[in-house]
Amino acid sequence: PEKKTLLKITGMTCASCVKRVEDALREQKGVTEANVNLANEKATVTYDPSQVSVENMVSAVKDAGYGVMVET
Ligand code: 9UX
Repeated sequence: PEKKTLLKITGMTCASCVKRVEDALREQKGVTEANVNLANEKATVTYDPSQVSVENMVSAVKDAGYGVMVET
């Protein structure tokens, strides 16, 4: 079954930043949905925990150049 996680993203200042973070998350195998809100700096991610972990997502966001904390 799929799970959802909520991440706090820091360092985004424009719509292209949002796209970069969404792309970094969506590139992860096992991520089925990723949506980033610039105003509240939250990312909601739906994923298959048998294929990808929250730690994988954190690494991907950091590699894209942004800060990230796990909220739930
Ligand atoms: Mo626009 Mo977001 O240059 O870093 S992509 S501010």
